[in-house]
Amino acid sequence: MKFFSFWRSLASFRVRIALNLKGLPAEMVYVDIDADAHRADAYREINPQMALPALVLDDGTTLFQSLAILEYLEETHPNPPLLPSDPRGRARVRALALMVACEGHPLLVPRVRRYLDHELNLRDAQQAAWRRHWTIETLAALEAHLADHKDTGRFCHGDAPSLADICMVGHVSVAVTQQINLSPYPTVKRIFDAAMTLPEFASAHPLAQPDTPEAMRVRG
Ligand SMILES: N[C@@H](CCC(=O)N[C@@H](CS)C(=O)NCC(=O)O)C(=O)O
Repeated sequence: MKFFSFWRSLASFRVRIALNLKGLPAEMVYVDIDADAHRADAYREINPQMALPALVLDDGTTLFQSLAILEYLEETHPNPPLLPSDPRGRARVRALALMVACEGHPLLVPRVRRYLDHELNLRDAQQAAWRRHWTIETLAALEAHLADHKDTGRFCHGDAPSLADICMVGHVSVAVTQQINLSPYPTVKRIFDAAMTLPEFASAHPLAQPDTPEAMRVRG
């Protein structure tokens, strides 16, 4: 398998975690979004949407959209499971994952930021306020769903990591980058801290990648 990744990409972060948890090796291909490499022909042929990540299987099939890739990995490599065994549990985990992947994250991606900057001419402070607003909105919604819920355990659903944790850690890492105070979201913070003690999560972190700029790289 070939995995097309970018260090800072939260959607890539999700798939890196799942590959680690399931022990699946992939040849990494780094696509530099900051250099617009995702819009160049070479990557556009892989994913015409020009978004990271993409996973190219050994038979040449290209998978795109991180949640679709995660579900594919779950179906083809069920252990360890990243979804609960019961339908209600699966619905809850998927819903928590979608709160990040389909609601919070899309408002923060480079093409949206570029539009705010180039087309709407928003100043840096306004763009930062946009990012902060939507990051906090998602944090608050996650906390409201997780705190005091009977199914919340060491992780978002029970005591083993699931797709919900995989999506949530990326959102929290963005909040950390924005220096957002996490104390109003104690359950989210506790679960983030628990997840990041796992090597499968820590080694997938944006700041721990081979393509992370040297000045920002954290080594485990
Ligand atoms: N919903 C997509 C998001 C894909 C996406 O927007 N990826 C970002 C990086 S996290 C990207 O490649 N952005 C390029 C751009 O916005 O121009 C997924 O989960 O895979």
